[in-house]
Amino acid sequence: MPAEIFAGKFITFEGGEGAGKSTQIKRLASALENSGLSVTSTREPGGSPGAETIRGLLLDTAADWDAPTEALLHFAARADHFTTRIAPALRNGDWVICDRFADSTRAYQGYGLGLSMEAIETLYRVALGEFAPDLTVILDVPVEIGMQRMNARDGDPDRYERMDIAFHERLRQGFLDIAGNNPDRCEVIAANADIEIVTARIFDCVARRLGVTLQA
Ligand code: T5A
Repeated sequence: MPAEIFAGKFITFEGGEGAGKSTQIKRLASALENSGLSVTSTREPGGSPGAETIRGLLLDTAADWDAPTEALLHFAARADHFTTRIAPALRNGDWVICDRFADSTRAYQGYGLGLSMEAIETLYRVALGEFAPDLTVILDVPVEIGMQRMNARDGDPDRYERMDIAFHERLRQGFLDIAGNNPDRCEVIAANADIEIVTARIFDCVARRLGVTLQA
């Protein structure tokens, strides 16, 4: 079945740990609202009541899921999030900004944990059919910089933040490969710079790719 054409736009932010996604999503959401657009900001795993329940299972440091189980849980959460929150907002004409989406499953469960892309793409089609983001912004930082940013924050690390450096290097390469394979959808932004500089790069990307005038 062909993908539904929505009135709104769907922008996803991706990257490894400490890339600065949450920081930059707040700034982009505010600029889009200042330009007169209706914005929904959301995140994965989570974003809807059912998906937030599954998030608790996924990030629990006591859990020891294998890669297929993790991918199934991420796509179960994503299917609920898409049906109950993302699609209704897009039908309403909102610009929906999502902190992580399916590229995180490709990077973390695929490149990171070794699940095949064939398995991941099968789950994608079951959960989302032909739906895809209008734009994916991939924030790229060296692994050690991302880890330093995470370590400087309060709170205990979750399951993924506890993985070793080699895992995080595979993620970084995974996101770069995904961008290289999907140039029409993805743009890599160098995010190892002052917050203001990264914001300017993202605003330029969104304006150029989606034809919107942004007011900071
Ligand atoms: N996951 C998720 C999967 O394995 N598969 C999947 O399919 C999906 C969807 C989610 C975890 O789940 C995994 C990936 C994740 O490990 P989460 O708690 O939602 O975990 O965390 P993350 O998505 O990783 O997001 P974080 O909030 O941890 O990091 P952000 O949003 O990238 O970074 P942010 O903005 O919070 O910034 C981190 C720190 O750096 C500072 C900020 O002030 C903050 O202190 N900072 C900067 N410092 C210097 N210069 C800059 N330019 C900075 N930008 C931000």
